[in-house]
Amino acid sequence: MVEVQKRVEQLRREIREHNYRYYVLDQPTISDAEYDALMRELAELEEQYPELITADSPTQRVGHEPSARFAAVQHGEPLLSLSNAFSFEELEAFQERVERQAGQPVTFVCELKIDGLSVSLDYQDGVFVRGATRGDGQTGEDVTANLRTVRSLPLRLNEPRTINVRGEVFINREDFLTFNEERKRAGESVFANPRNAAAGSLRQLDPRLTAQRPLDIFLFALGSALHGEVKTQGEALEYLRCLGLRVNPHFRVCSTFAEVLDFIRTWEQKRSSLPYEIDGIVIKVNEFDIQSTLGSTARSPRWAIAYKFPAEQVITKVVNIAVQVGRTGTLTPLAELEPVTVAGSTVSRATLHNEDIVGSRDIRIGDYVVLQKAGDVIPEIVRSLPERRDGSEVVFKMPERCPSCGEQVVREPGEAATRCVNAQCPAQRLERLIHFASKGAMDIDGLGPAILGQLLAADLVHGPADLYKLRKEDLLQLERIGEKSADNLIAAIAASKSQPLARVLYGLGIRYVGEEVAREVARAVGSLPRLLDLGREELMAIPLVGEKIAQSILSFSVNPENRELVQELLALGLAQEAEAERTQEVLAGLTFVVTGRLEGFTRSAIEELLRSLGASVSSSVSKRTSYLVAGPGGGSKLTKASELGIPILSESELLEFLAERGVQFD
Ligand code: 3BD
Repeated sequence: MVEVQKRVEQLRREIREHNYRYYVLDQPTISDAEYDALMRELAELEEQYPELITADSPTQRVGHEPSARFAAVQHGEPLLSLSNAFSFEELEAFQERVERQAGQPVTFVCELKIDGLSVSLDYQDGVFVRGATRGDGQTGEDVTANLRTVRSLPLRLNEPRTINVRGEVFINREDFLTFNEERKRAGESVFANPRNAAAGSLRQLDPRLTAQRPLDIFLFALGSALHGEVKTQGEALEYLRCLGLRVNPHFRVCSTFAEVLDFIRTWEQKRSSLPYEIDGIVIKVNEFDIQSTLGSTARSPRWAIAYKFPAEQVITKVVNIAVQVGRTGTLTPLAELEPVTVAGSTVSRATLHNEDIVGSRDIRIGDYVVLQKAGDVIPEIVRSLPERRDGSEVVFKMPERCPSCGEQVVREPGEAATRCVNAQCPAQRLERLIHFASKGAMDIDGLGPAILGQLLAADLVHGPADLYKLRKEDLLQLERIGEKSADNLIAAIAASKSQPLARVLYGLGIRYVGEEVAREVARAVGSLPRLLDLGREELMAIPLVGEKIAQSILSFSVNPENRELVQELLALGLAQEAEAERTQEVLAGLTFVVTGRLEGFTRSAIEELLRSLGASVSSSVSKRTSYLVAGPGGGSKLTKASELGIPILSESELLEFLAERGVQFD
């Protein structure tokens, strides 16, 4: 037995050593097969002698059952934010302020700012005992079980220290691409960028799933407990490395500010050669005693600043500028581009918003242009490159006639938008039908742009009411519609008749009447015909409805065609019942956001349920969100919510939450 114990301990030591060489140093000294053999031997011994298993054994990286929700963790010392600088002037102001307040010369440490998500790790007597997300800086979430699966995170330090360290969990660009490819092949949703993938992976409820994600970590801060022995940030980084923790090798201690600026310029150039994404450089005062002299504001230390790199920009060519006609007749110029990759995805189109923007940025067909992603999401053309013109470029002119119906377009003085005001315009008709059938409106399954386009072209449908008169024979005339899909479509259209008034109202596509306004209006009017009788004052008495919206509703309801449409829809049996009076307002005052895939409900069904209980439902997470309801695959909203410290409920927890408040389900 003593022999076995010795062997087990030796195996663990060897495996830890190899983990360190492989994951931290990137210099393995044995083959994968040899490593596997060591792991297997250890696992077999542990299986035979379970009393020898310890929590920090390398076999125990995935050992926990999925937790229902992450427990809240109160951070010992709050995790501060970083103030940002976007220019060298702001950096110089930072340096001057620091040196003035310190009253002595200061050295700085520059670190790459890894674009991942922050975590805090606790080691007790050298053993990894707890890991938490940053949360709101005060309270994070206990993701210990998930962090244990991160191969480059040692479960045991080289010294039996009790310390807190902080770092950034991330995914390599290449691992991210492979991982996303696999997801795509498996028919799963893909992540927009490595950061979201890392955040989603770390917040998996089942650590066995996290274990399959290529997560990695760099540590950048040592809790203040050791500041007696370690005197500077430079030493702290060295010390973290000595403990066996992974530290990004590209940091520099700078004795002059010129070196700081030089470091920034160098890495701004070299950033694309790194295997992971960085979004800037963090500059920290090196000396811990000067750090404490400078102190912190409520949010961030005065001794550190993040220099944020400008958004990644690429050059591509405008092949054409097309004009799209929207639901309300607005003409939008759309640049068709030679496809390029920028900030992690391929872009082949970018909206140019309106005529004035095309003009002021002087963007011509055939131009080379600078493209970036605004907020790293929406592709945006920043400017053209006139020096690369060869004379063949064509200046864009907004057409005088609608590209769809050929009618004269108008541009009101003082407005940026050019509009087609022909209500019969086929493009507008199509867009209106697409909107009517869409998820947030009547939610008619299977009735998308392609089929609606065919129905219009075949003269089978002109407006929303015609959808309800379609027969199976009509649908069978269309391309690629068989018996079965025809039946399904007819059934889906019929089923949509029972959608609540708010959805019908939203589906009508009245300008400025979005989902939320439609719900307020529905609640106020109670029935569709009554909407047509309301005057300006009555409309403006409805919550959320101001001058502009009231005007828009009025111009809708004075139009004879629209009045006829409303009557027709009523006759067809739509929007019959007034909204049921609210009996339960148990969620009044709370705001929910729903994300990810749910099991027992569709997302919109959950949202409707929450609203019927008096809650507001929003599509984006903000400070005002009370709860995030999250199913699997709820990437960026989960991150945002955990960053803001907003409580997160799984589907089953939501049901429990409602049950506790007396909500009954049939
Ligand atoms: C990095 C704070 C201090 C310890 C506060 C100086 C804000 C994200 O590589 N140092 C780094 C990195 C991040 C850091 C600090 N050093 N804070 C650092 C950091 N090398 N990314 N951050 N953070 C981490 C944050 N995260 C989410 C929401 C708000 N703030």
